[in-house]
Formats: sequence, structure tokens, C-alpha cells
Amino acid sequence: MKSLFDLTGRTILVTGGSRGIGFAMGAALARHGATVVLNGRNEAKLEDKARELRAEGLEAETAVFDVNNEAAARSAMDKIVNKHGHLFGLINNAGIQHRSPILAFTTADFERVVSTNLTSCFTLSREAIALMSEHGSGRIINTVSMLGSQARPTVPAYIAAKEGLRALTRALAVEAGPKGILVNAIAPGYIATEMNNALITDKKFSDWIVSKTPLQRWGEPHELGGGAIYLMSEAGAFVNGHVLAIDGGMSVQV
Ligand code: GCO
Repeated sequence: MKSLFDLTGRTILVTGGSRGIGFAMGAALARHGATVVLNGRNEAKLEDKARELRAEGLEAETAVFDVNNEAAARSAMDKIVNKHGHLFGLINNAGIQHRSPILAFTTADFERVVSTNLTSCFTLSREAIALMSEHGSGRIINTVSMLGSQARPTVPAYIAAKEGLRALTRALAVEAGPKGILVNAIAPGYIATEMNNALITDKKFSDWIVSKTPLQRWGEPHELGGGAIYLMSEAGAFVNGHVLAIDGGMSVQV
């Protein structure tokens, strides 16, 4: 009896896949049978991480492109389809952060964050939906954030983009659903990743995060893997337009 969580035969592109949450999701998917294609901008780093998974006997490939480059992204997806016959899944995980008091936050910085964290998710999803529609099936997961409906100072672009990505998830879910494509989101809490190093090493801030999280700790990247497996598997075959919080309960604590 095939497990509900068996991803064998499913090829899944993970953007921002060379480290942190993206690599953790990719590794989890590969360990459940998927062929993962890790995306990033640094070819050497990507190859190292894909080699790490292949050393476990897993199916891992790389696709080097900047998610802001539509043509490069579409070309990478076409290559996946030409090699594997189907792009089953896309995880729009690539994201950047910029922290600054609002009065010093430039328009260029705001637009840069929104471009990577929101606009690129739209363009990659549109291209993926075009390819997935030919098969009548597919899955998209957007990495959003606990931040959005809740906020903290100095990260306005990130909050706006990630909340917009929640809304985009719902918009795509209703339009792609009739094509057999499910679109969902995962909302991490505060996870111990490179992007958050500055926060983790700031004892005052880190203590505050721990106090605001019912599990009283930072999350670990590997703790995002199960959610990705669920939403990419048969177990998630009727889940569409959902935002899965993986935040230790932080989003429900006052
Ligand atoms: C920050 C952090 C957050 C986390 C995460 C929280 O500066 O507050 O980078 O944005 O990364 O998004 O859910």
C-alpha cells in the first residue's frame, strides 16, 4: 500500500533552495521520494547541497537563476519538463529581508524586497501553471510568514510582500483549481536561519521571540519539511488556498 506521503515520481522545483528553509524543504521532499530541483543564484553552493542529497541516494538537481529573471525561470522550468516530462511542484521560497527604520527605508529597497518576495512568486507561478495545466495537475507552495497580519517595526517591505503573498496564494488557488493545480502557503514563525542570524545573536531580541512563542524557542529549518511533504503529497489532495502556520503557536499568542 503506497503511503499517502510518498512523493515518488513528483519533480519539484524549490527556489531559494541552497540553504535555510528552502534546502530543508527540498531535503524532506527528496527523502520522501521526490526529485527535487534546488534553485539559487550561486552555482557552486547549489551543487554542494545537491551533492549532499545525492550522497544519501536521493534525486537532487540544480537550476541556477535569479527569481527576478522571468526568462531564466521559464527556461529552467522548460528544461525540467523536457527532462522529467512534468513539473509537478513549485515552492516559491526565495526571499530577502531588509531591516531599517521607515524614515531611512528607501523606495529602491522597498521595491527590491517586493520584487523578490512577491512579484517573482507571481511570475514563476504563472509560468508553472501554464506547464502544469498541460498535465492537469500540480502543486504550488508559497513561503509566507507569520508576519503580515501581525507586524513589528523596521521590516515594512517584507511584511507587505509576505501578506500580499498570502492574498496571491488565495487568488491563484481559485484560478488554478479547475486546472487540477493546488496552491497553498506555509507561514513559518521565527526560524533559526542565516537570514535571521542578526536577530538570533541579539540576546534582547531573541529573548523577546522566545517569550512570544508558546514553545519558548526558535524553530529549526527541518521543522518546515513536514508541511511541505503534506502539501505536495496525496495527503494534501483536497487542500487548496490554505495557509499552514508552522510557528510554535506564536501567531495565536497575545
Ligand atoms: C524579522 C525576521 C522575520 C522572520 C519570519 C517571521 O526580521 O522579523 O526576518 O521576518 O524571518 O518572517 O515569521
